[in-house]
Amino acid sequence: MSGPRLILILGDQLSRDLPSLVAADPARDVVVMAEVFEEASYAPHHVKKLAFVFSAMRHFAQDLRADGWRVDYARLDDPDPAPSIEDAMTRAIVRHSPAGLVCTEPGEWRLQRVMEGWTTRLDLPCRIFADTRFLCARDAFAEWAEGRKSLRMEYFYREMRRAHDLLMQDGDPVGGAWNFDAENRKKAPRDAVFPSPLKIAPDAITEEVLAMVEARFPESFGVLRPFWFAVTARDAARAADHFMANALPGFGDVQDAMVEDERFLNHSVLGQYLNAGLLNPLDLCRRAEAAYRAGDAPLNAVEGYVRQILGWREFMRGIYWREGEDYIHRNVLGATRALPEFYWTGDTDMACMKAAIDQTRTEAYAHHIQRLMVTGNFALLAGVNPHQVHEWYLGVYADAYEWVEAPNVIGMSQFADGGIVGSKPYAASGAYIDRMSDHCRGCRYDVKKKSGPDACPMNPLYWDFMLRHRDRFASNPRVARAYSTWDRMAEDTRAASRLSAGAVLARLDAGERI
Ligand code: FAD
Ligand code: DLZ
Repeated sequence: MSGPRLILILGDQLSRDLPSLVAADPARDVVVMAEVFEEASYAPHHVKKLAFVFSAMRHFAQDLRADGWRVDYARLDDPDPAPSIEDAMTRAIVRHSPAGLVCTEPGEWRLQRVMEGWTTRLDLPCRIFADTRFLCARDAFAEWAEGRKSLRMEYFYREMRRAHDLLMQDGDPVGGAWNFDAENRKKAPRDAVFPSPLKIAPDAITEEVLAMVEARFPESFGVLRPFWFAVTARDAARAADHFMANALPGFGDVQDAMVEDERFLNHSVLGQYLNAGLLNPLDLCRRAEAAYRAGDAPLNAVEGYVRQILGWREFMRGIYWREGEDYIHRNVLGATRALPEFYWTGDTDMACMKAAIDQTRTEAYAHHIQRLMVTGNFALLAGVNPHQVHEWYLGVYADAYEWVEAPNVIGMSQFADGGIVGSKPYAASGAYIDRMSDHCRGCRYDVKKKSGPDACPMNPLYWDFMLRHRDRFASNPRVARAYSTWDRMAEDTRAASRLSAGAVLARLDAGERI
C-alpha cells in the first residue's frame, strides 16, 4: 500500500484516544482537520461556541504537529476555504493521493450519511471506527433496549454502574441505594455562596479566532467577550480539578435550584469540554468517586454527578442513534406555534425566562433546570413547534451537538417523541419555578395568581397545555392527578384560566411583549 491514509478529525473529536488517531501512524498518515462554513452554519451557533470549537481545533492541531504528526489543516479564513467536510476531504484526497480514509463515527446522522457515502462512492478503502470515548457502544445500547416495552434511564444506569464498577460495593450500590435524587431537590439557601467555574484567559491563538468570529459572524447570536472557555485538554483538566475541589461537594444539594444572578451554582460547566473531546467521561466519573471515597464529597453529590454522565449522557446518545434520522422531526403533540422572538433577545417580563435567556446570550450556558423547566417548559406549554425549539437549543449552547441535544429537547423537554425518553411531560406551572428559585420575588408577574393580566403566564398556560392533551395524558398515572385538581376547581376559576391562556397566546402570536 502506498500513500498516506487520511485521518479525519472533526471539531468535536479532539481527543488523543480517538480510535482513528490511535490506529494511525504518525510516520505515514496525514491528519485532516477543516474549519468549514457548513458546520458553522447548520445551526444558529452562538459566537462563543464557534470561537470555542475553532480555537480548540487549532490548539489540537498545533499539539499534534508538536508531537510529529503531519496535519493538513484548513482554516475558515484561508483564501478559498472548503465549504463543507465533504469538500474538505475531496480536496485533501486530491492533495495527498491517499491509500485510504480513516474516520471515527460522528455525532450526527447528517455526517454519518456523508461518511457512509465515502465507503461506497470512493474508490478508496474507508474505515469508520466506533467512538470508544463513549461508555456504551451504539450496538450495545440497541441490544439493551431490544424487546423492552419502555426504555427507562434508571435501569440502564444501574447496568452501567455494574459494568464500569462505579460506586459499587460487593456487587451492591454504595450507600445501599442506586439513586439519591430525593436529596437533590432543595432550594438554595438565601445566604449560599457559589464557586465560579475556572476561567481561562485567551491566548494568542484564541485572540486570533475571536477576531475572525467577530469579522465573519457579525449577525450571529450571543455575546463573544469576555471569552473564558478552556480550549485545550490541559486547561479543561484544570477546570475539572477546580470543579472537583470546589463545586462537587455541593453539587447534589442545589442541583435543581435556580438563583437570580447566579449562572453556574455548583454545576460543573464542563459539558462543552466533554462533548468536544477535551475531557473523558469515565475519567470524570472515577475522579468523582475517588472524592467520595476520600471523604471529600458526599454521596448524594457524587452519585448525582455520576448519574448525569454515566446514565443520562450515555442513555441520550443511545436513544439518538436507535431512533434514527427522523427523530428530530417528531411532533406527536402536533405543536405548531413559531418560537417567540424573545428567545433570541431576552426581551420578556418573565423574570425566570429573562434570566435563562440573558445568560444563554452572554455565556452560551444555562444549567439543566433552566433548560428543562424554564425555556423548555414555556415552549412546551405554549405549543411551540419542537423542531424550532430543537434548532434553538442546538445553536445556543456551547455543549450542543445533536446526539445529546435532540433527545433532551425532542424527547425529555418537548415530549415530541411520545414518551420514549420520559414517561411524562415536564410541564409545570409557575409554582414549580417559585419553589426552586428566587426569580418570582422580583418578577412583574404574580406567581400566586392563576388568571388575569398580572398572573404568571406559566399558570394559565399550564392548564391550557394539560387540557389540550387530556386524551393523551389522562390515563398516565404520573399526571392523572392534575386532571382531578382541574375538575375540582370552581367553574369561574376554570373559565378565567382559559381566558387568560387565550390572551397570553394571542399576545405571543401578535409578537407583543410577554
Ligand atoms: P452538570 O450539571 O455539571 O452535569 C454534569 C454532566 O452530566 C454534564 O456536563 C453533562 O455531560 C451530563 N449531563 C447532565 N444532564 C444530562 C442530560 N440530560 N443529558 C446528557 N448529559 C447530561 N447537554 C449537552 O451536553 N448538550 C446539549 O445540547 C444539551 N441540551 C439540553 C437541552 C435541554 C432542553 C435539556 C433539558 C438538557 C440539555 N442538556 C444538554 C443536558 C444538560 O442540561 C447539560 O448537559 C448540562 O446543563 C451541562 O452543564 P454542566 O456541564 O454544568 O452540567
Ligand atoms: C460545531 C462545529 C463547528 C461550529 N465547526 C466545525 C468545523 O468547522 N469543522 C469541524 O470539523 N467540526 C465543526 N463542528 C463540529 C461538528 O459540527 C460536529 O462534528 C458534528 O456536528 C457532529 O457532532
